Amino acid sequence: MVIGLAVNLSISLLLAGFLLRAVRRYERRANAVLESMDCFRDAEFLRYDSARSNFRIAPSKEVSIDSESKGLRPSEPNTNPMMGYDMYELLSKIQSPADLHKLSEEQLGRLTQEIRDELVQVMTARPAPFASNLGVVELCLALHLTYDFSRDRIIWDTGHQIYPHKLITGRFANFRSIRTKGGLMGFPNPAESPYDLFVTGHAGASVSTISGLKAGDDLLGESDRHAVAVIGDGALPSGMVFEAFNNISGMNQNCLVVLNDNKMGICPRTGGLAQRLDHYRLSGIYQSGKKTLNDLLKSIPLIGEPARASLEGMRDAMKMYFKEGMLFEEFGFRYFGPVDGHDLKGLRKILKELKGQKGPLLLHIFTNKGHGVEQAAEDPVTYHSPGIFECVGENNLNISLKKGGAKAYTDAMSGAIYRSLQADPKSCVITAAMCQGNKLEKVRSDFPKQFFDSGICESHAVAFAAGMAKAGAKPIVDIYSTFLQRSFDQIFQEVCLQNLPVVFCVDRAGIVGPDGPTHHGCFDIPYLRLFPNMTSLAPADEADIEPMLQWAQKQPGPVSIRYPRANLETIPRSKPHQPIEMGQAEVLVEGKDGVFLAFGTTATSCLTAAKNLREDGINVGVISARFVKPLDTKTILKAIEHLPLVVTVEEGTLQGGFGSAVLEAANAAGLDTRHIVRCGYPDKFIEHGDRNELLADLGLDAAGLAETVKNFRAEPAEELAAAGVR
Ligand SMILES: Cc1ncc(C[n+]2csc(CCOP(=O)(O)OP(=O)(O)O)c2C)c(N)n1
Repeated sequence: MVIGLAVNLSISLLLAGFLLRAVRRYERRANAVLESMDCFRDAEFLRYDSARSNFRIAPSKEVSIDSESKGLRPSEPNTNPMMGYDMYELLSKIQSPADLHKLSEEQLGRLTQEIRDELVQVMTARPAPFASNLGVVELCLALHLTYDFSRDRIIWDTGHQIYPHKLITGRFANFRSIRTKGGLMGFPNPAESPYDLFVTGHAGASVSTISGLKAGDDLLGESDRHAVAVIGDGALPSGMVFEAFNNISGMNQNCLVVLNDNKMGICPRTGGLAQRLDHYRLSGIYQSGKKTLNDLLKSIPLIGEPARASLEGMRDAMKMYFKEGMLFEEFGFRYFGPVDGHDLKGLRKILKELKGQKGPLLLHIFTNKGHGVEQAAEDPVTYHSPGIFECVGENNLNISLKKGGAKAYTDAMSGAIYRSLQADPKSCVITAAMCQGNKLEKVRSDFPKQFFDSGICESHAVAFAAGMAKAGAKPIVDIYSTFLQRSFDQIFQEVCLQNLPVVFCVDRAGIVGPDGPTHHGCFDIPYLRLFPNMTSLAPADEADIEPMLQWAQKQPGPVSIRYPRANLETIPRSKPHQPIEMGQAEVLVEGKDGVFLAFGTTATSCLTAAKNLREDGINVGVISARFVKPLDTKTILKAIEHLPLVVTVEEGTLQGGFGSAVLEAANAAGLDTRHIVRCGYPDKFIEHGDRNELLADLGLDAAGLAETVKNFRAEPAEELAAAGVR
């Protein structure tokens, strides 16, 4: 037996030598094979440039950088910051994707430039996702030229890169209204166009919904409809994507997933999958060559079963090295690529070929986030969704990113987190791909061991935090209110059910503004106060932020702190700032005609409203509730019992929110509740627009709150008397 094994081992070693030589030959030939493949013939392949450790495509020449001002410059010198629509000879004529077919290749090339010019023009006027849109222009045209999405199905994952698609699907003339109230939405919106199938904004759902669309079409006898999802490498690691991959391959569905790989989420992508994708960039062996490798391996003679087994093992190991897309192929997808996502002609060829293929397909393309605008390509993090530009240079010809601006609640919280990590090595912070949005870049660079970026995987981030807390660390989960919804079950099971000391910093709680309904943080008050063991707070102003975080980290169970996307304010207190104590509100101003019970930073609008009402002789107090769970029932019930009017004010849905908690408490204490008026968000989705404008529409600005008090007092006296109020 020993002799047998030795013989097999020698045979294996001999074969290994033979194989390695063959593989080297194969590697040398792989690129030649590539060029000879029909669908790749004209495609410009991206090569890994080891000197730069990166790939780059030359930025387009028409949009250039001014070396003096480092500002963007549109292709034509232009003194008007909003270039006229008539500048767009081609884009202005595209009423629908069908018009694209009328253009020559040269014209299509010019169209990509016109689209980028328009993106630059719009971005100079208002902050919006920028670099991602610049990166998908060619892909968007290639897809629309290959498929007919008036019938076929397309989902752009997340939807922040939808601008080129909007521009060629009948929305060019209205494009400059984007992200303003009443204007186009910054995300897909079926109410605007039949080419948008879902309102989206949260990452990672595209593969599931496209699979569902395909299944629905098949069920309804419309199997000829093609289904395409476009997903970025940042969204790819979301768990849901892999759940969908698994399901699609189980059903052997005819679906195409285009993986738009630009090496970036908002921040550079993190995690093992990212390393895998980087590896694909390195090896430079493509789909065409796989068959050759397999044929080569198959043709090697096998001697005896043990030798065959060793060879199979080696073959798998080599496949792992050479076979791009192994990961996806294991999921039952046929993998194609990687190909240059800026080569329109090459993209069209491969898409045409894939359109005729059956089963689950994955096309891996490399794009350059910010392509065509040098600054954006150089710094895609800043230019993912840059702030406002200003005109600079001689005659204001150039445009440069405006620096500075007021500090926001996010800044105050990230500063508090920084000091927490500095003071206590057990303290740590977890973000879900929002290091930049959460303003945690300095934390990441100064405390790399205490900083964790889960990627766009909010459910995992929360369960991970639970694990860390169980191990004795002091995790802070820093996630936007709307994205934290993804972790509802982990908050329930992994955190609250175990009563673990995880602190949730719920950023962007409330109306966020131009991002609209997918991004407004409307629901966290109810969904967090639901669970036993959770304590939920909100700061009234900047002075509350750090004391609340410090207090939260000392608690034995979970605590959440919500704060809005708003500039910092500090309340001028007549008394010293009251320390944070479990379930205790802070009385800011006393009043005999009523009281505003404010949860969170709405306290500042309440104070202004109270001040204005006093000028009209109405004396209304303001209490900062601080806690929605547990409520300061002593202070709140006393106000309900003794004052003629109690107005609860919150930046969140009224369904199950702070006002509901107050009503529940009053009801439990057997108090009359007819003089309690609740102000918050109604039971409907709130559109996009300027944050202050939307708050005013909802009656949540100072003027609206004062109005609420006056309206209540104007109600017929007998009705109020019957209610025991006056
Ligand atoms: C569930 C969820 N979490 C976080 C975000 C915030 N977000 C918007 S775009 C983005 C990065 C997406 O990266 P990728 O998919 O690679 O697209 P790219 O912008 O690079 O084209 C993130 C994290 C989101 N939209 N949804």
